[in-house]
Formats: sequence, structure tokens, C-alpha cells
Amino acid sequence: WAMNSTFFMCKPDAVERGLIGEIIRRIEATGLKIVRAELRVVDEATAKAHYAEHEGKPFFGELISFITSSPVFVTEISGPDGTWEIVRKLMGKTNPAEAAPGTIRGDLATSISANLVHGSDSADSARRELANFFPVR
Ligand code: YYY
Ligand code: MG
Repeated sequence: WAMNSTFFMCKPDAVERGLIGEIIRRIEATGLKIVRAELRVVDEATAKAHYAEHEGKPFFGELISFITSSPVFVTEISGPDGTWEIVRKLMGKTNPAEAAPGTIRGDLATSISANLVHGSDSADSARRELANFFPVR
């Protein structure tokens, strides 16, 4: 994974609803590049490491069982400095009720727990999450 890469994932609801193409289209349309991608079932250890910051919160158990329930589409997205911010802008706010029209969550989701996508929220998170999901360069 490269310096200006971020980690992005279409979650199980996106895969089940057949929205991988629609979501990736929006990312590619900005000019950002998909440099690695794989359809994969996430194991519990990887999921818990990924969401470690949410451990102890009331939704943690459901979050882990949801993310490990069926295949996700994990990707590395590459672009200029701040690529993670561009991806977060495209995603919209965590709660689809607050996500602006034109964003992935604003246009395509209704549920805070099934909100279709994950994107790293800082350059540090991007490095950590890429290493967790793609340990072998
Ligand atoms: O980074 P982002 O996905 O936008 O939100 P986070 O606050 O990191 O929460 C991660 C994940 O947890 C969120 O996408 C759905 C779930 N979640 C939830 O089910 N209920 C909440 N009240 C907050 C978050
Ligand atoms: Mg987050």
C-alpha cells in the first residue's frame, strides 16, 4: 500500500444489494484509483482489530457480527495527499439521516448500522487499517 492510500470497504449490505459497482463508480469518477481490491469474508480477529476504537460501545457486538456475516469488498484507494478525506466526503455522514444528498450514504442508505461503506478517518487510520486488511504488500 502506498503513502497516499486509504482503506475503503463496501460492507455486507452493499454487496448483498448489488451496489459495489455503483459505489466504486462514484470513487473512480473523482479520479482516485482502485489499486487493490478483493471480495472477502472478514474473520472475527480482523474485524475486532479494525473496529477496536468502538470496543465497549453498545453497538460493538452487532457491528462485529454484521461485518463478519457475509462477504465485503475491501479496497486500497490511491490518490493525492488527503485521499482519505475525499473518500469520507463521498461517503457522507455515518447516520444516513444526516448524510447529504449526493453522498453514498445520503443517496443509497437509510440505516446507521447498515450504512453501506467504511472509509479510514485519518492518515494514521488509513495506514493502520490497510496493514490490518492487507498485511502482505
Ligand atoms: O466511520 P464511520 O463508519 O462513519 O462511523 P463510526 O463512528 O466509526 O462507526 C463505525 C460503524 O459503527 C458505523 O459505520 C456503523 C456502526 N454504528 C452503529 O451501528 N451505531 C452507532 N450509533 C454508531 C456506529
Ligand atoms: Mg469510523
